[in-house]
Amino acid sequence: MTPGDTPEKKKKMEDNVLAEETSIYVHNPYLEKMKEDILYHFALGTGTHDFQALFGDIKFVCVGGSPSRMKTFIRYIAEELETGSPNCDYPNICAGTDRYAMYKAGPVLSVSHGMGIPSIAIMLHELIKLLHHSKCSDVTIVRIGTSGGIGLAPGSVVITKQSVDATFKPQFEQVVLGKSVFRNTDLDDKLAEDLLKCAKELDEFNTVIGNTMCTLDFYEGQARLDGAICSYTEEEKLQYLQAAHKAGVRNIEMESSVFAAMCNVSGIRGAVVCVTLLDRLEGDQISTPHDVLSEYQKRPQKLVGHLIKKQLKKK
Ligand code: R2B
Ligand code: URA
Repeated sequence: MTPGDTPEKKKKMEDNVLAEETSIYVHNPYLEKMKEDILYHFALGTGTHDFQALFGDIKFVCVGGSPSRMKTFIRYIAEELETGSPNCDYPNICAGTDRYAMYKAGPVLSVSHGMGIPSIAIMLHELIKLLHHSKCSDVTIVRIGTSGGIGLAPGSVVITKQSVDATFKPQFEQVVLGKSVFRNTDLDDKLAEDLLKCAKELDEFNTVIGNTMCTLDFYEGQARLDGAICSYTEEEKLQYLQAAHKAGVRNIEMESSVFAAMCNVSGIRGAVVCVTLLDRLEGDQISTPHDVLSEYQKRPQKLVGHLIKKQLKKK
């Protein structure tokens, strides 16, 4: 800025700086040099799709394991935000592939990520590039999902403070060029507190902030006794889960660590909100009736829906 600049010019320049600061950062100098970027697992590309026109208005992205749950979520959020006419259909934007499904309603994008760290990591690489190419700014990403609780009544919702590994350390190990790189897995404190406030306003189900253990497996990796392989006793299992509880772990799932790490590296505000389907101190099998489970699965959606509605009203 120079001394002769008009107040309008100064404001515009400040706005540009702000947009730069809040835009999506890609930690890869090679991307700028590419003439075209093909997001293979989304069946979308910068040479074939106008990303800015399609996605430029996105402010919230919700990601979750199953394609059908993410379609249910987009219908729910569209109704809450009144973005479309009743009975409006929400086509799968990634219809050219069956790897992931993607739906959009107004400023909200809903994307499935499958199960486990490798599956969500591939999706997040392409999602972060999509948001970058679309010149999106001020974006919040929330993973909504299911988990096993520790010492909580089934149906409780856990908002993750830190994602920890199977040794309870708050880190994600990525092997790069054959060497281990450890990345931070803290989630955004302010966003977690805002979500807890929303839960209090809704007052419909027990919600806590706690640590989430992210594992590489559902069975042995989560100390279950009901997998095809079990190399420990019931007593050892319970000792391990009690130790996890002592370390602040309130639930166990399979994607939060790489989600947190990638949000941190890319400077994106992120949260993980998972419902607990059972208390792992009481058992391993998920035997709750289907209708009860499907009501539980709506809880993270309701909570995040409430947050999005509130935050959009402020803008
Ligand atoms: C929660 O549930 C799935 C396993 O059933 C996994 O994707 C996770 O994180
Ligand atoms: N998802 C998990 O990863 N673990 C559970 O126990 C339940 C759902």
